[in-house]
Amino acid sequence: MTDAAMARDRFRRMAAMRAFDEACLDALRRKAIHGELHVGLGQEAIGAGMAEALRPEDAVVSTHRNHFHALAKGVDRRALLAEICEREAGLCRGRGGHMHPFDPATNFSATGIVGASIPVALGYAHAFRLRGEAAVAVGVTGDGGSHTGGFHEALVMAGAARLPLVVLVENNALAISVQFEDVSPTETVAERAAAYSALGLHVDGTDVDAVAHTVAQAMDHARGGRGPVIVEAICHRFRGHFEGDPEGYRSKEERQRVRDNFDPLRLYRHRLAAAGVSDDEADAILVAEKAAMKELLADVLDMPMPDPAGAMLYRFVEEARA
Ligand SMILES: Cc1ncc(C[n+]2csc(CCOP(=O)(O)OP(=O)(O)O)c2C)c(N)n1
Repeated sequence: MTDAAMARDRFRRMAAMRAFDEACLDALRRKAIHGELHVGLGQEAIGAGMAEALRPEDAVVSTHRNHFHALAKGVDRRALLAEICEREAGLCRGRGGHMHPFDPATNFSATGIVGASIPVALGYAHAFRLRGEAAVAVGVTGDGGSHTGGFHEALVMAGAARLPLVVLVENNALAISVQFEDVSPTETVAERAAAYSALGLHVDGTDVDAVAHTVAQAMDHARGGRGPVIVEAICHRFRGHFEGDPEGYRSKEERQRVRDNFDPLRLYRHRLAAAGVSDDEADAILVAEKAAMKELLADVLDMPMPDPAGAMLYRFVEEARA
C-alpha cells in the first residue's frame, strides 16, 4: 500500500469513528438513548490504529467507552448504532444498549464493570491456548481500570502461563474525576509489565501511525507465544465522563486547551500532506463520513423498538415452575 493510501485509510477510519460518536450525541439529543452515554471523542487514533492488527479470529473485550473498539473489530455499525438506540434490530435486540454490545460474529464484547474487561479477555486467551488456536485476546481498559484487582490477577495468570493477551490501556489521565498521577503507584502503567513477565509498550495515543505500529508489535509478540503485553496509549477525553457530567474537576479553559492541542484528526493533517493527500481531500473525507452517519442515524431512528411483550425473552434462566 502506498503512503498516501495508508494515510487516507487511517484518517478515514478516525473520521468514521468521530462521525459515529457525533451521531450518538445527536441520538441522545433526540432522546433515542436512555441511561448514561460515554463517547470516545478525542480517542479516535487508538481505535483506528488498533484496527489494522486485529484478525477475525482475535477477540476484543472493551469497556463502558466501547464504540471505537467495536468498530475497530469490524462490528457492523448499523447493528451497533441500532443497539445503542435500543432498537430490535440492534446487536442484542435492543436489550443491552450502549454499555452491553455483544457480537459473537466478530468476537467482540464489552462490560460496564471497570477493570472486568481484562479477566474476560484472559478467558478468551486461555480458551485460545486450550484449543491450540493462534488467536490473541485484547482486553481494553482505562487508566482507572488498571488499578483494579482483576487487572492484576489476569496479568499474573497470563504472565505465568504466557497466554496471548494484549492489555490495551487508554490512559486519558482521568477516571471520572480522579487524576491518574494522584492514584498511580507508578509513573506509567506500561512499566508495571515487568512484574508480570509481560512486554510493556508506551505510545502516543493521539498518533494513529504510532498506535498502528505499537499494537501490531504487541499482537505479534502475543501471537508468537511470548506472553502478554501491556500497551499504554496516552490520550485525552474531549467531553465529560458521560453526557451530563458537570465536569467540576476541570475548567472550560482546560477542556478547550485539550481539544486545541490533542485532536488526533487535526494532528494528522501534516502526515496527510506529507503523504500527498490534500487538505481538500481530507475535508471531503470528513464531510462524507458525517453524511453517511447522518443517513444511518435517520434509518436507525425509523427502526422499531422491541415489543414490550418480549421483555421476558432471551434471559439466561427460566423461572422455576411451581
Ligand atoms: C467496578 C466498578 N467501579 C466503579 C464503576 C463506576 N465507574 C464507571 S466508569 C468509571 C471510571 C473509569 O475510568 P477509566 O477506567 O480511566 O476509563 P475512562 O472513563 O477514562 O475511559 C467508574 C469509576 C464501575 N462501572 N465499575
